[in-house]
Amino acid sequence: MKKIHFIGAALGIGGYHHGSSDGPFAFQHSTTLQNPEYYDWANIIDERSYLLGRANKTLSQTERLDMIVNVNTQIAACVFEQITLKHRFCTIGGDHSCAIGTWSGAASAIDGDLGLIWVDAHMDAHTFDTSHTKNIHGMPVAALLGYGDKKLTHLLTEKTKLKPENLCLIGVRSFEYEEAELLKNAGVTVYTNTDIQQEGLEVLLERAHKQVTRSTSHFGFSIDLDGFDPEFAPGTGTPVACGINAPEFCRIISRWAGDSQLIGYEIAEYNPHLDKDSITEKTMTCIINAFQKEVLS
Ligand SMILES: [Mn+2]
Repeated sequence: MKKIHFIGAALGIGGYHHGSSDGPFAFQHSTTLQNPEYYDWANIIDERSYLLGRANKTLSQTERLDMIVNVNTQIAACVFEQITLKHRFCTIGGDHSCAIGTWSGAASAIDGDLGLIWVDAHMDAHTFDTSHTKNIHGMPVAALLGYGDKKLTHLLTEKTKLKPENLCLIGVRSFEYEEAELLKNAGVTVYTNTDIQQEGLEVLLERAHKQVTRSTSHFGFSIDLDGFDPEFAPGTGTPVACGINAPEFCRIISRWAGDSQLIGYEIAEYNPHLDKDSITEKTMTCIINAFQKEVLS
């Protein structure tokens, strides 16, 4: 079992609370992560190096988009490099627009198709045409499926990064009609919190895993912290009640720790300014330890 290589995605301008750009820096200094010999920080890519001293609120929609594309191109290149080195990566965000970089990099680095389990309270399946807020952290699922602005869908390569049958969303409980329509028409599997209550988290995660590994060469997890109940992850910009139980989630995912098809994962929307008693930090560490189970046991 290998070390985990962190990639920091210091992004906030894709979301509402810009404080999430401090997420990777705060987590880098977290005292919850033990056994430092099993962790390494490949890089932290910071949106502030593209702001050129300008305040977030003075940016136009086009400038904001261009900055997010620039940061995500760096994230994608970093993920690509880690995969080439045969390292397992973990992107730490930052607002969830970082997923466009993470999974564009991963999809471009592998020979076969990519599978993805997307843990989130939201669908993240807007485009500029449907989004009310125009916030890009609500668009990564659409972009990876090939919908929306070409600057987002064509990151690194023009090829579509993810086939709808290789994607499964879980924990969804807050969304808009247009997003649900896009995912339904594309044929993406979505498990809501009601599905979890009825069938159980373990059954659905097993089913999701089966689906995303059926015809793919590799798979990963994109974990938005708001997928969890706010009890386990208060430090996030858009919390929604009735979410996933984090300790149960960690217990289940640890079974894939040694799976060579698991190429990497991502934990997004960590906003240290909103955390309470390091609860969110501890949940992040719980996820990382679950995927490092064989190293730590
Ligand atoms: Mn999200």
